Amino acid sequence: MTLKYTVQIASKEQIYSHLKSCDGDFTPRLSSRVDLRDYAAKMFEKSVSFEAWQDNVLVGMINVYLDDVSCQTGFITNVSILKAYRGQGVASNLVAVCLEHSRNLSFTRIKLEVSRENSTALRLYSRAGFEVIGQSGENLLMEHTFFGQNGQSRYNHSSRSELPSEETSGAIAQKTLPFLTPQWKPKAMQSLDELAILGGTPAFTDKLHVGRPNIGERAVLLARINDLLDRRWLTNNGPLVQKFEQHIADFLGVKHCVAVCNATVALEVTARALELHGEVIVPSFTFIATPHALQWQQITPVFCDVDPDTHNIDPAKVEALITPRTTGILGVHVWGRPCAIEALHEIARRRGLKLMFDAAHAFGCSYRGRMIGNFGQAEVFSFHATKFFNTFEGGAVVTNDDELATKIRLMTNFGFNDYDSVSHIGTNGKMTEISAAMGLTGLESLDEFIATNRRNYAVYRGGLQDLPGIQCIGYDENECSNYQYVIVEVDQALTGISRDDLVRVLHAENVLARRYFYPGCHQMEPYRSQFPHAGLHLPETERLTHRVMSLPTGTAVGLPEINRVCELVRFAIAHGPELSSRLTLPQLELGLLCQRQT
Ligand code: T4K
Repeated sequence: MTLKYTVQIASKEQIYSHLKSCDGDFTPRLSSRVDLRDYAAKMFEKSVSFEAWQDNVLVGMINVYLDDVSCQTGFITNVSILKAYRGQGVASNLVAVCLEHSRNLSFTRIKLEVSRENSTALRLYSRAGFEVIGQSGENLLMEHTFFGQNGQSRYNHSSRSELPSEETSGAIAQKTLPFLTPQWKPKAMQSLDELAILGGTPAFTDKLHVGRPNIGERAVLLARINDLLDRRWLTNNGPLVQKFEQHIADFLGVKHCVAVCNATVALEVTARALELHGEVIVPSFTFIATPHALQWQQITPVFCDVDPDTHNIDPAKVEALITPRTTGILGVHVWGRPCAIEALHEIARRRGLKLMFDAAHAFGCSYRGRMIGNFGQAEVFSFHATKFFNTFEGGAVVTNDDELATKIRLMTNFGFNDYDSVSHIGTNGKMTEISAAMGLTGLESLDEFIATNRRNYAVYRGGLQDLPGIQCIGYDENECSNYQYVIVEVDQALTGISRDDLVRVLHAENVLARRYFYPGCHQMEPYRSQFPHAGLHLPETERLTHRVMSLPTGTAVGLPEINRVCELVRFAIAHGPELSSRLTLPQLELGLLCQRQT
């Protein structure tokens, strides 16, 4: 007998509103004495909400529910059991499904709370391998630990009739779950020749991209586009752009938002509005748009090294770069992880410098409980198609400074302050109505995009944990993060294979991992010619540009794909030195593989 399950994601709000709207549908269709409404209510208490842990990190919750209750919850995953199995030992089945699911996601521990009076549940969970580890009020805390290479459970979990007794459970440890057929299971690779780069079949027929755009509700977007076409108002501060700006400002708790055609122009305009000139201190470990936005206006970007832990500009190294020509600091919240904002504020204040941030990666992220967008004189977001939240092309400048906001607004519209009156030098940085339509639609799905990124990140992290020389960068669980980048650092000394070779292996499998931001802005023109020795002062940047790899994520990537990518990485690392020596393709080929998609 095969028990199928599906994995779905929804926010708590969605569940509760769904529960409310389904009120009349809770009458059980099969003859049963179980009141499903009551059952569902209980499920949202502690009893079937499992906490999933990887080592000592809480990576999420798994909620198990009956399919015909049609409700979803949780922020990692839900396991839905088809109604056909209700009444067939479903309670034990659901525990088994949950454990199997966890095993596939490489959790090391699952915890739950259960009422000490619920003797049936206690018996069920202990038979399934949970142990009482403490108590919390009226509830007992139970934990299930996994061990072994694949997070193998200690017990065999099968339908109720087959559940082991406490006495015999140890004897059947390590058995697989005969009645479960997960929808996905990584294919175990046996030989290096199975790798596509060595002649095998690629793991994926379609390419997996790092920057596949998230698209919200298509029908809502198309309705908005129809409306704007009917209105025949396509750009120049149209109603959708105004609404979009207001939504962004409200979301961030910031006074002003000026929507712009892209973040590069937004950076240029902001630097100009802040009257930056001479030299501006900026990290080299960023996308090339950051220094280009300065150089475009004859401002010299002075490259500062980064903190190897945060990948962000190192405040301890900023001060030594300040000269009489320095007018500002341009920090970048790389991967959405905030810079050391306070330290940078302090330097800027003491040395009389302007401070602005390139927050291209950091929409929806917070620093000490306050949303990014509220720091420095101004911050700039990118809403490019490859960002988790996009407006096709687009960006925004946000600031709490009234005067600066007015100036930036004028500057993005040629400097016009009235029909025939121009008060500033300006450019055309306006966002179009169709971009704002996309943005408004995307905002409505923002929670879902973030939940998916977070789930993907947790699965990658679990799938790559304990791999020598592989480290998935972390996000502060106490802050808001968008989890849009899954960044892995590869330490060749431990993996036996270089980051570049690993990227080549993945590309051959159609996994288009990226080497952001190789080789570092200081190694690109015009900066390489201007500052040929800059690298001497940027050891951490140079080290990072040879270690970092970005993996595919977003709503276009599912758990089966992620598990397969992890499997590929694990396999490559397990055979690091041998694989490395067999890769004879010239480096040039990697350059070709990494070419921009046009
Ligand atoms: N500051 C920072 C720190 C930035 O990272 C960026 C942009 C900026 C400023 C400037 O922001 P904007 O002016 O762009 O608003 C991508 C993006 O083009 C770029 O916006 C982004 N940073 C950078 C980190 O990544 P590439 O060279 O990786 O793009 P590309 O075309 O290779 O796309 C990446 C992947 O996404 C590919 O595998 C293809 C896929 N893709 C791409 C597009 C455009 C799709 O599947 N669909 C698409 O529509 O730079």
